[in-house]
This record gives sequence, structure tokens and C-alpha cells, in this order.
Amino acid sequence: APTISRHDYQPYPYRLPQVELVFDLDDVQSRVTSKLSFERVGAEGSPLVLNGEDLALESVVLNGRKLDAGDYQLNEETLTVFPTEAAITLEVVSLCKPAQNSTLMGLYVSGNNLFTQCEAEGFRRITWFPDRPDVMSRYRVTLRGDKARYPLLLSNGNLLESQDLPDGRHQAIWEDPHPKPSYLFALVAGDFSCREQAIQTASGRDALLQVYSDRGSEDKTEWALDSLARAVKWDETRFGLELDLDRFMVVAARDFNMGAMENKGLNVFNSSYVLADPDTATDASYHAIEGVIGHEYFHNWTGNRVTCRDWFQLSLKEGLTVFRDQEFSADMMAHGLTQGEAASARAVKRIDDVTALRTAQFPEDAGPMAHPIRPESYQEIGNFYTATVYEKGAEVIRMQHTLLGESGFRAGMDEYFRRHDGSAVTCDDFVNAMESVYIKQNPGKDLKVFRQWYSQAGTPRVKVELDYNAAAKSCRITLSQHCEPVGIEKLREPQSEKPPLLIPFALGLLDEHGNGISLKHEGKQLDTVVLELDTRRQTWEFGNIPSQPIPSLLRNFSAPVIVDYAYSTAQLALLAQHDSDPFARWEAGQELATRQLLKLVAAIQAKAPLDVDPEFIESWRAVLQDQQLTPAYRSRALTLPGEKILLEKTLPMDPAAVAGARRHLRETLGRELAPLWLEALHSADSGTSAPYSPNGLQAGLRSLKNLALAYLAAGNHPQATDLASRQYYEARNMTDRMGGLAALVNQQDASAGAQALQHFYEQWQHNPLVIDRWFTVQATAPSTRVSTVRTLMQHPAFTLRNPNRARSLIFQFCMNNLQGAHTSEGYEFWADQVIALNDMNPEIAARLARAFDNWSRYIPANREAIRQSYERIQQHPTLSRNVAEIVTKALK
Ligand code: B3K
Ligand code: ZN
Repeated sequence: APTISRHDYQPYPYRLPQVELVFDLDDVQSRVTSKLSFERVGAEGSPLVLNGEDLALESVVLNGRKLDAGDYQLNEETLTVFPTEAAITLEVVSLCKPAQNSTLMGLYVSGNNLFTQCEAEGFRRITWFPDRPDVMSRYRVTLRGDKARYPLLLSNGNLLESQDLPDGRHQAIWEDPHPKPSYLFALVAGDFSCREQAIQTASGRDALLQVYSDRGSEDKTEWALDSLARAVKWDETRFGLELDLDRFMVVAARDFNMGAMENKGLNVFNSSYVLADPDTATDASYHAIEGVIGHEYFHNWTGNRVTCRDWFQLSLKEGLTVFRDQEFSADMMAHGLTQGEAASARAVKRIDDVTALRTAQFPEDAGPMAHPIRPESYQEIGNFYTATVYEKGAEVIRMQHTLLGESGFRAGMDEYFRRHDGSAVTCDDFVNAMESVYIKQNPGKDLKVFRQWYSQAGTPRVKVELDYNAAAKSCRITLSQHCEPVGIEKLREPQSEKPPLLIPFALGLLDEHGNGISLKHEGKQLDTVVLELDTRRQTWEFGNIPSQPIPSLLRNFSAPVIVDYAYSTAQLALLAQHDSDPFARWEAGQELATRQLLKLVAAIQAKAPLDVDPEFIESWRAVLQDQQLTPAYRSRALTLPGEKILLEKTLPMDPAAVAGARRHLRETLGRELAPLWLEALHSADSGTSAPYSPNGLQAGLRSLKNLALAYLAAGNHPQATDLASRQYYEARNMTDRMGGLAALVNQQDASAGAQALQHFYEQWQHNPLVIDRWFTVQATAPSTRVSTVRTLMQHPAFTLRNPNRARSLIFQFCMNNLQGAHTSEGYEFWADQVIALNDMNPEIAARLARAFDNWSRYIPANREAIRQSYERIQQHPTLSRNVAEIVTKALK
């Protein structure tokens, strides 16, 4: 497949102000009639090239003249006509086959309903079109279909009229007043129930919010609708951005490739991010729904009103919108709390986001798919909806927020919309708007060095040196940065050092009792200073430091970097108990645990006895007993770093040793602190007797309770099975029930786990989202092997065609079961599934293909087995462009 490069961008030679589409909908074959009014802006004689995929062409009419096959060029990917006039109308009639479309891109069937998914390049599977984000048009859409089968016909914008037609058919005409690129087009046809809420926007306009879902699921859409109403309000208050439509619709689909899609006024969602009630959804699902509802709604401004010029700019909308949804969730979590509690709630959100970044993005940034948040090239854009573009992209926005401050950032956003509302722009345009504010705040400075974050891949390392001068009572802090070559950079010769980045580095100093030391920086006395490191090595000096200080580094994770500093264990323990920055405090505990775990990994590899330092157990005990900390925060502080985060810190990577080390430490902590875990379990249990709410306090208590139960099970506590059984069978919400089930499945007494699984299936077999949980808990159980997964694939409830189901079993096993998947049998199984998915749904297959793309850093035995599996995939005769790109890069 050809490689597309960012530098090759060419504007489209035509404008397309108006689009009219008529759909004759049918699941076997739908007919699309499109009438496009073009205006040439490029050179005279420019051919008009339209994209199309998997379409049958019925007719082409150019300026009223029907074209013969000789008048246009048609190939697998494009339809080209050769107009001579500057103003053109082109009418194209084409056919597509929704029921046969297993890719879930374009127009497809889910259940009995029809849905579309167009981002990034799915619109070309619906009709021939300039399918690129910088062509923005007004759409008028007529939908026709069988009224009994498709009682609801939805598209973007406002409903102009609907009427019955002969033969039991009906039609609806929609008009979207806002110009948009084709990737934001959507239609939905089918039978749904609807929950709605009338709202008034800040300026007093009336609007209707609607959530559509399968009939029978209307009792599960309250939280989604409520989250949507809160998102609308939040964007008004925090960013001054109002809803610009009379109605805003969200529709839940059972079959969906990703989380959700921000189509203008008609968001389509994976049902897993819509449906929730206490009996079927966990606290984590409630929070994910709130976050994704917010995310898609916020795209209405950051993505839709201002969109991307080309797909290399994807992070323009995604990084920014992830940052906005993270802030929304943090504000919702902190709402109504005291200042101290609010700070802790925000820290919990930050911890969860950073954990996600380190679990998914850090490995990506160190592997063969490493790319800057604004990639330089791609073969298949569908492969670049990555943790880097999204999560690291959000960190890059967050750093601008840190550099400008809340009001400066808001001023930059206002300026961005003032300059670019209604257009398709680049990441540079965004930074320019922010820089216009930064320059005013910091005369003589600019964001030139900062922009490097958009061009550079890899996670930078910042080395910290602290030099205390007791006589002068001064302290020098030296920061130096370095970023290793990653991905394709490693193949280039010669390797020169990458240019430095501007890294906002938040720092505090503690005295030997753990009290904060006030620091004088740029004329202010502060507890936390933000150092702007923008060269390879810089030194700052602070005066009035009474004694040798302990540094608290990268507070609140002020930049997506790895910090190197030679802490002593005692210093880390002090930070873990006293740091006033809750993020850095958590981090100190994680570093202690990491050191302990890496020692155990080494012991396992050396076949030496596995010893756990008593001081480490004491540090965990201290957190467990600290009633000043909120339950949610305590549950994070008591969770050991995940296996994937640990693997990144070992070379060569030894999955079995890492899993073994973590298991051993969990077992030890479970056993040594058993009375305290029991106490935590009981007190958290009595704290959650109120009617269910996903709020931070209740969710925190449940999270601590489930963690305590998991530790007791890991430590083989004699009461663990009974406690888990009781919690499972008596649960009044899904969070407790899953906590009980997971503890039963993961403990030693196999029969109690098997019984509960049986019971669970019988209870929930009619709810697909709950059955996904049933598959996942088995896929991730440490005792699960390939044979178990193959058996589960034979279960009548399993299908590879539904992405949620495939993810719940196959992806969960391959990606989140270190012990089961990292065997030669596991790698073979994985390759089989990549190949099976490749022919069905390339986008999903490519995601799975990435599971072991960092294979070259594994220990030799694993390395060889994975490479062979990649080679087998590569030899598959009908490899999709999506999977081919991943496999080629993995094998380079
Ligand atoms: N913009 C969509 C993602 C589309 C992915 C297409 N392969 C969802 C989101 O980020 O909000
Ligand atoms: Zn998004």
C-alpha cells in the first residue's frame, strides 16, 4: 500500500458548498442518489476525483448530461470526471450492501437497524465523494424506507419534514445548517425507544436532548442523558461554548468498532457507553459513560465547528477533546466537595488518566508503531487512532494549559474559535492561537521549542540533580532531557540527538519531616514551582532552604516524561506519607512498589528465594491505616503498578517473571495485612448501604472494598471464598457483584468460581453487555489457558462479528492475561484470530495485530515465537491494508 506523507498535502481543487443525498434504504441493497454542486477553485481543467469503495455505479450525470463509461474513469478507489466549466453539478447514483458489510464502516446493519460510521474514510463506502475533511458542505438528506421496519429515520441537523409514501414506505428530510466534512455525516434507521430532555442554552435558546436505544433498554439511558445535560452546561460555563442545534441526538448501537462517534447532532455510540443501571453497570462504566458522552459532545466545537485540514492533524481535535473530557470528569468528581476532598478527587482522576497513559501510550511510544502526536506518514489512517494521538495529545494540550494558566488557556481557546470557526485547520493553527496569549504573558518568549512535541516521538527522560549548599542554605536543581530514538528512527543513520522540548516541570521541596518548603521563583513565594526546561540542561537555584531538602518531582504529572532521580527508599517512604501534592505522593508509593517488584523479577529469574522487604509492607500498612485519605485515593495508592507498566521497565521483557513477581507481592501483602484488609472490607461495606450512586465517595468505598477482597483472595485467606461468595450472591449492584465474581474466579477453590460463573450466565444471558463481563472475567483469570479460550469461543453466546464480544474474550486474553497468552500456544492462537478478523473487520483485526508488536524486546524464547506468528499473518493472501501496515512495521 502507498505511504501518505504529511508534507504532500494539496488543497482540493473544488469547493462543494451544497450536497443533496437521497437514500432508498434497504438492508440487502441501498440506493444512494447524490447531487453535488461544485465550484472550481484550482487550475482550469482540474479533474474532479471522487473516492468510492465497495460501491456499484448506476449512473453519472454531469451538468445535466448523462455520461457514458468512456466519459469518466473508474477504478477500485476513485471515480474521476473531467469538467470544463467552473460551476458543476454532478449527480451520481450508486448501490451498496449494508447486510454484507462486516467492516462496520460505511452503511451497515446492527440488529434490525441501519447505522453509518464514516470517520475517517467510511463515507466513500456510501457514495462517491471527495472524502477528505477539508471539503466542507451543507447537507440536505432524504431518507426513505419501510415504515414498519424503520419507523425512525434520523440524520444530522434539523428535521424539515416527514411523510408517508406508497407501499408501506415513508420518508424524512433532514437539513444540517452547519457546513461539515463527510466524516461527520450520519444516518440511523430503525426502531428505538427514546428518552429526552428539554433544555435552555445559556443564551436562552430551547433545545432537545435525546438518547435512543433498543426497545426494552429505555430504563438504562437515564445516566447517559443526565451526563449529556451536564456536559452541555459544563461547556457553557468553562469554555463559553453553546449548543448550536435545536436537537442533539445520541443513538446506541450494539455493533460498533470503537467507543462512539461525534457526527454533527447525531452521535452514534457503542451501547456500552450509553446503557447503565446499578444492576448491570459498574462504577467504572458509569464514569466511562460520563466521559465519553462528554467527549463526543465537546467535539461539537473542538472537531466539528473547527475541524482538521487533513488526517495528520487528528490530534488537533482528539488531544484537545480528550483534555476537555478529562477536565469535565474531574470537575464532576469534585463537584460539591470541600476543597481538600475536591483536590483528592481530582488527583484520583489524574492518577487514573496517567495510569492509562503509561499502560497503553508509553509502550506504543517505545515500539515499532511509535509516532509523533502529529504523524508524518501513514498507510492506513484507521491505524492512527492511537493512545499517542489521543492520550499523549491530551498531555500536550494540558502542558499548554499549565504554561498559560486557566484564564490564559481560555483566552487562547477564544482566540482559536475567533480565528477558525467554520474551517478546517492544522495543529500549528491551534498553537498559534495559544502562543498569541503566551507572548503577551511572557514578553520575549514564544512556543517555538514547545512545538517540537508535535513532531517528536518517544517518551523523553528528564534527569534531576539536586545540589544542596548547607553553608549558603541554597539548593541547585539541574534538569537535563534526553529522548532515545524510537520506531523507524532507529533504522536511520546516523542518529543525531533529537532537539530539546519545552517541558513544564512542576517541583516542590520537602524538609526531613515532610513539610513543604516555600520556594521563591520569578518574584513569587510558592509551594510548587513550574520550571520551563527548554534546553538540554538547565539549572535553577533556590535560596532560604534551611536543611537538605527532598525533591517532589513532576507534581501532578506536569509533562508526559519519565523522571530519573536517585531517591533513597527512606526518601520515597517520606514522600509517600507526607507529600502535599497527592499525585506525587501516590507516585512515591508506586516507585517503592516498582523497586520491590523489580527485585522479585530478578529473584525469579535467578531462581533465588523471594523476599519482600518488611519496610515495604510497613509503607503499605501506613496507607491502609491512614483515615485522612479518601477511600478512592487509598484504593489507588494500594494498587500495585500494572504488569504492562512493569514490563516496560525490564529488558529483556520476561512476562512470566513479571506476572509471577506481582502475584507473589499481592499474595504477601494479602497475607501480612490480612486483618487490615478485613477491616477495610467491612467498614467500606457498611459505608455503601445507601441507595446506589456512582459518586466519588461510594465508588471509592466499593473500589477499596473490592481491592481488599482481591488481596484477601490473593493471600489465600481462609475466609476469602466465603466473603467473596457472600458479596457475589448478595450484591445489590454490578460493581460489588463483579468484585465478588472476580475474587471467586481468581482464588484457589475452582468449584466456587465455576458455580458463580454458571449462576451469572443464567442470570444475565439476555443482556449482551453483562455477558461481555462474563467473558472478560474468564479471559483475564490467571488460570485461563488457550484451551479455555478456545472452549469459550464455542459457547453459543460467542461471536467474532460483534466487536464488543471479540474484545471481551480474545483481546482481553491476548492483551491482559500475561500468564495465559505469553506461550507459544498463546501466540499461535493470537495469529489465528488476527487472520480470522482480518477478513471480517480490518480495523478491529489491526488493533489485535498490535498486541505483541514490541516483541523484539522480549526474552529470546518468546521473541522467536512471536516473530513466527507475525510472519504467518504476513503470508495471509488477503491481508487488509490495516493489518499489513502493522505487521510490516512490527517485522522491520
Ligand atoms: N472520532 C471518533 C473516532 C473515529 C475512529 C475511526 N476509526 C471517536 C472519538 O474520538 O470521539
Ligand atoms: Zn474524539
